[in-house]
Amino acid sequence: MKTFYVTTPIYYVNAKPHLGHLYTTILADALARHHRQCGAQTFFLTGTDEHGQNIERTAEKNGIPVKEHVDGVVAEFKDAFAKFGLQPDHWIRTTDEYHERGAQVLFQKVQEAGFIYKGHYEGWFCTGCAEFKEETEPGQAPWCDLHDRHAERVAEESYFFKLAEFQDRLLDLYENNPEFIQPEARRNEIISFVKGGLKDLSVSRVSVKWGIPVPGDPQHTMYVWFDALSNYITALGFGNDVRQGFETFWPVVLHLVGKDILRFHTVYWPAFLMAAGVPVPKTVFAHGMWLSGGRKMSKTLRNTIDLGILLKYFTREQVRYFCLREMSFGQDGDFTYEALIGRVNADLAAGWGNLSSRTLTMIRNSCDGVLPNASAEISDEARNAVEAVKAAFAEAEKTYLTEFERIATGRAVEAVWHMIATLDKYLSDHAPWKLAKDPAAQPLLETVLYMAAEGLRHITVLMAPVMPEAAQAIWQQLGFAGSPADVNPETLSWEALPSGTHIGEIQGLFPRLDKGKVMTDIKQDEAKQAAAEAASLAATEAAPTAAAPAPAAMPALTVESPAVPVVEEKGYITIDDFTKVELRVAQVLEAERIPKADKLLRLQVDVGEEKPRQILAGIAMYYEPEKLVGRKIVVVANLAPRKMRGLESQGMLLAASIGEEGRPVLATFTEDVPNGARLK
Ligand code: ME8
Repeated sequence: MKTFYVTTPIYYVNAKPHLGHLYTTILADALARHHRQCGAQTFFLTGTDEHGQNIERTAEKNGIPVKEHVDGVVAEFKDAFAKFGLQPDHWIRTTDEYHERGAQVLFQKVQEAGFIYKGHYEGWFCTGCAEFKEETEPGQAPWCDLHDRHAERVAEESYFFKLAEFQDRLLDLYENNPEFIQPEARRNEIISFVKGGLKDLSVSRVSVKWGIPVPGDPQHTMYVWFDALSNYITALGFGNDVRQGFETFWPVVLHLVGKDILRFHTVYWPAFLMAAGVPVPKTVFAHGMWLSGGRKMSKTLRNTIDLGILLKYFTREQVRYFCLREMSFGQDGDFTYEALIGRVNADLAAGWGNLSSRTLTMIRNSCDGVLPNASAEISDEARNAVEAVKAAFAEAEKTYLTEFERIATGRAVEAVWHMIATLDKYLSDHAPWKLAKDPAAQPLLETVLYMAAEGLRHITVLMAPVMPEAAQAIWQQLGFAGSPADVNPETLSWEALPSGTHIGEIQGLFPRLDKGKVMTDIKQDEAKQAAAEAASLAATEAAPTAAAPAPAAMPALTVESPAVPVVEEKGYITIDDFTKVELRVAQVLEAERIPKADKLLRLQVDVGEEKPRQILAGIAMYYEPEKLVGRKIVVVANLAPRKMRGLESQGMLLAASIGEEGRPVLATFTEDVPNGARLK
């Protein structure tokens, strides 16, 4: 029997799930359903990555024990995925005992094979990526674009994995197994990365307590990526006897990952496995990233699409359809609600929905609701038209299967929409509503409606992995027993419909959405949510005891967190005091670093005056200058000018001061505001 093992990344539990996590899991769910429908023994694995410094710190910041924190977020992930109807066969947690044991066995095997040694690590680490970063400028903390922050200095005893020894074996793997890294463009990137040379990898930390102890040396915890990657085999019982399936499913696996974590999966992971003498996975497929406002959607950048809002305005299957249809093979895609509404209205309401309700209504009205069969008594011309539809379907079905196999679900679904268009045209050409008025045209009418019903059956079978609930509902409306998911799309053929079958109750499945209204409501919800998040962020991230340390130059006016008792300390001010401060909307026109001043950025801002103003701001450690250009911010416009580093600063920015380090977060607007508008 064929097998199909598909995995998603296991997700970090330092924030709630968002559309990005949902997307990979929807993709895995659809692929698993497709392969199951094609008769394969299928295993779909997802789960959560629960160890590491970032998670330890998030729990600390929230003031709760780490296990309690991770249990809470895991419940949120499981709940969100269940609400979207996703059905993994197993949910692995890296805090599960069997996983911890299995990961230790893998570590031990690598160690026994002589590929791990003890040394001292000194360098940079981004906790967001859980990745060691190379220094770009001597002595300077490297900047992480993905997490919008600098890496941190680490200097400690560490176990190292001899990654450098695997360069040739990895290159051979890529060379001999072109399907190992997909798509092709990503494969080339990894090949050139590995050709550039590999360094040994630090695989343990003594300063991180929340992790799996290194076997035989519990002072050290395992590097979180070693722990996390091993989930793909511990879930199948590797190194433990709690789980099963290793012999059945490994190594013929498809690892679905975002391109952000491809290197871990195609360099570290096969190297760890080779070192331990375990076969390497068959394929790692990197999909593109959902962007929002032009940047990768991520919890760090706070530009994610909220799953609650999605479910409030859309059905889970509409979201699923959009994700599977819209994300082009391996490319990034911009997520907008407008595009989602567009697909719902054009493809679902006017496309599949219209075809099915049209077909079913005609069968109800012209055939007493009984599915007709094709008649032999039709003209050659009519017969040719039937053959043309069948040929177009055969072609599209072939494309569908090929594209699903390539994980190009958008193309596969597109092929189904060719079938819908073909059938729509066939119906318009033959106008069965007119044929129904002519008793002599009865054989042709039955043929046309048979073609519509049987064509709709094909479409419904192919849509079963993409929109399982809608497919099931249309199946029942057609009067069929069982499920379209039980029909193998590889052996679909034009069949006589079971005679005497009565169609079910006709129900519209795909209502049109009112774009204007839905967009207005969503914008309102988003604004409310942003305000609530900002308030809770200020409450949780504020330093509860000490105020933020003053940066060397203090050009940013920071809003103290509510946890600092400003009122008691300083007393009330009058409205007159407040109006003395002239706060205005400004737009950043230019931004650049100032040589030899690590902390300062020089900005040119438009405050709605004749000329732009120059403002020096102590935010260079936290904001990349080019990313500020175009942004609307708030400035204190009537502050006396002052000179810093020989340059005049003609105002001050407004920013919240977050955490003990006093990280500035610029005040901004979610709605459009003119430059120079006064804040009162
Ligand atoms: O990286 N667009 O976890 P993570 C599309 N724990 N997919 C996205 C996305 C976006 N904007 N944002 C996230 C980790 N994803 C590690 C993985 S695996 C052994 C350990 C999806 O919570 C995508 O699949 O940061 C991406 O690779 C993954 O979530 C990262 O999830």
